[in-house]
Amino acid sequence: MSFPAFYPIFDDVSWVRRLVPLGIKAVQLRIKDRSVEDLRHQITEARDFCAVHGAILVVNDYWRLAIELRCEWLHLGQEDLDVADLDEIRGAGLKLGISTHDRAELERALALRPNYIALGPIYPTITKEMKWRRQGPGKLTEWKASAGDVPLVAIGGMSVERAATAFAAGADAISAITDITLHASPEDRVRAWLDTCG
Ligand code: TZP
Ligand code: MG
Repeated sequence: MSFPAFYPIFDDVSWVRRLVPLGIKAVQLRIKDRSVEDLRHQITEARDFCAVHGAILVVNDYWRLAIELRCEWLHLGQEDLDVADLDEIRGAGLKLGISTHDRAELERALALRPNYIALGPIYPTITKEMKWRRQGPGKLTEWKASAGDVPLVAIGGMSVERAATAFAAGADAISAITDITLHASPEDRVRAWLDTCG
């Protein structure tokens, strides 16, 4: 299995429109606290835009909408797994990425034969409140040994400068949010990521 090495996450389709054309090949739409109508609109627009640009669109959380809107990829966290209908998700042909934070979650995720697993936060993050402060890049090496050919995504506090360490430790792909969205020039930062991730 393979997955694009640079996998940014955005909270609005406007970011997708702005940055995917620079050459991004996988992007996650991670939207919290919006109306269903807005979500449907955002996911539909992102789906069609990514299709035109040859990029994978991964929908976070909203598995029912992902099925309804015939998306191809879904990302679920551990709490989502507690309530999602995985048979329905698989039946709809959705490929699945799963967040993991500790060994038990990793085993649970691998048993579901995901299309990638994400480990985080590798470094402290300002984006999400988490009970894990910093997993450290060494844990990527540990996870990779268990994950085999399931792509491993490093997330949390990732930056262009930290990418080489994460890849060397075993990451197959890297996700980033604020390293891009809070940068003075998100476009320049995406170009730097694409250079770094080859
Ligand atoms: N899951 C683990 S860390 C994280 C998520 C969604 C946030 C990553 O954001 P940033 O800004 O790249 O640290
Ligand atoms: Mg979730």
